[in-house]
Amino acid sequence: MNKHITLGHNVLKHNMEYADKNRSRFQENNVYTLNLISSPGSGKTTFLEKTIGQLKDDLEIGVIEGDIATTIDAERIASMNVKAVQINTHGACHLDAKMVEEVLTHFSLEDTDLLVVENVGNLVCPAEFDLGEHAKIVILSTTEGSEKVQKYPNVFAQADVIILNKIDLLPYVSFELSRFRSDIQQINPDATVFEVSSINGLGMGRWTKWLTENWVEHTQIKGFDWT
Ligand SMILES: Nc1nc2c(ncn2[C@@H]2O[C@H](COP(=O)(O)OP(=O)(O)OP(=O)(O)O)[C@@H](O)[C@H]2O)c(=O)[nH]1
Ligand SMILES: [Mg+2]
Repeated sequence: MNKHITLGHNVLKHNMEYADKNRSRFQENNVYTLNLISSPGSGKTTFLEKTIGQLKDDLEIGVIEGDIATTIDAERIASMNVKAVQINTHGACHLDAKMVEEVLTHFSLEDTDLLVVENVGNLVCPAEFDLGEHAKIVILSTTEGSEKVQKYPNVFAQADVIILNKIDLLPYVSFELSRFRSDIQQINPDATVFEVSSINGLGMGRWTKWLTENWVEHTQIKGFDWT
């Protein structure tokens, strides 16, 4: 038992060293970075495709796809003419900062404005591993059930942004919107919440406005000259 705790502590300490290293590289190169987390099938890639569709004329976007197996998601993103690199974890339930560091060589960071990391589909493990990102975006979809915020509080408590996806399906599923809203309010009142459909685009405008504003704020902090 004691050994297990020591190992866990060392793994997270090692991860934090790489996360800090990544963070420095993102800051040096003015790259705003998101860590996209949800359970399998909540719509991370679809949400990302919709986001890219709305922003790719204005921002140079790069994507890191994390999956246990296959290059399916990276191929989906690459088909939009966006640089996408797939990491296969071969069983691991999350990405860690070292995995991300290893693929950064595939990107021209000085030319990248926004880097999105789609984590392995899982609501538990990714919450523990900082990748060096600026914001954690956690997605829940209406087909998963409104009790999930209470059942997986850790990941929702750490989110900077919480997305409720698949709101087009609300008439057909027994998702309790009021419960979702009040649970979020209790667990993470500081989170910014967007209710969207990545299929029909409902609510996506508010999200991309938030993202653009945060990107601007980030680059202004770094002294970006807008004139
Ligand atoms: N109706 C509806 N379906 C959606 C929406 N977003 C995604 N989907 C569907 O949900 C399924 C899973 O979507 P993905 O984007 O592949 O989900 P994911 O979270 O990336 O999945 P993994 O990468 O395997 O974890 C697909 O069939 C999508 O078409 C939405 O807003 N509404
Ligand atoms: Mg995906």
